[in-house]
Amino acid sequence: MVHETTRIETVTGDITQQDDLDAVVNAANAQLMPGGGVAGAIHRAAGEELVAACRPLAPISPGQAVVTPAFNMPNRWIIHCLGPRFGIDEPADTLLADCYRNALQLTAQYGIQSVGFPALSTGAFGYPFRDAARVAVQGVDDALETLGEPPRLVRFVFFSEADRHAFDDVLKTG
Ligand code: AR6
Repeated sequence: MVHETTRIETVTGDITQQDDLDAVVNAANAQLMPGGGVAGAIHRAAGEELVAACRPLAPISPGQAVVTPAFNMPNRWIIHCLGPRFGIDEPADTLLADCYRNALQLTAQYGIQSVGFPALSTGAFGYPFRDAARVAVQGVDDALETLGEPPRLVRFVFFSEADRHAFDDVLKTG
């Protein structure tokens, strides 16, 4: 999918190993602390300094996004998003779209040209994958429309080939 000025791509891989991106997005918890899944992997890769940088920014609420340096990770910035817990934080679709919109808003603010997203809320937070994919695609699309200086590249990073295929399908057919 190609936006007017932004390339949107999908890859299978690990969000902590996207060396060519200015920023990656963390599927954070409200306290911005290490956890399982993406948050655990990002904290392990970034190192102890990330905990210290996160502490004064927490807690965040569902839909919110905040930025820290990426420390030992290969990127410059980490954008931490708190996705909705499916069936608990409502309205889930609006809150999930807010994550993508607020994250992209921060890319414009920080001059971030390339950013990688994991599939927010689709792991521990239980959001059905296809529904989350539809919200992600629409949320990114809407946000890019409104940004004065959108990033050059938005990459969706999936752990499994199956997730990537499902997402590609949504990108094509909506
Ligand atoms: N790279 C790319 N994708 C990954 C990786 C990785 N290294 N690890 C997992 N995924 P999750 P959430 C996929 O649970 O649902 C944490 O414990 C995974 O397959 O990381 O937003 C936090 O502390 C899934 O599709 O995020 C929070 O409490 C997607 O990334 C809570 O989980 C998101 O899975 C956040 O839950």
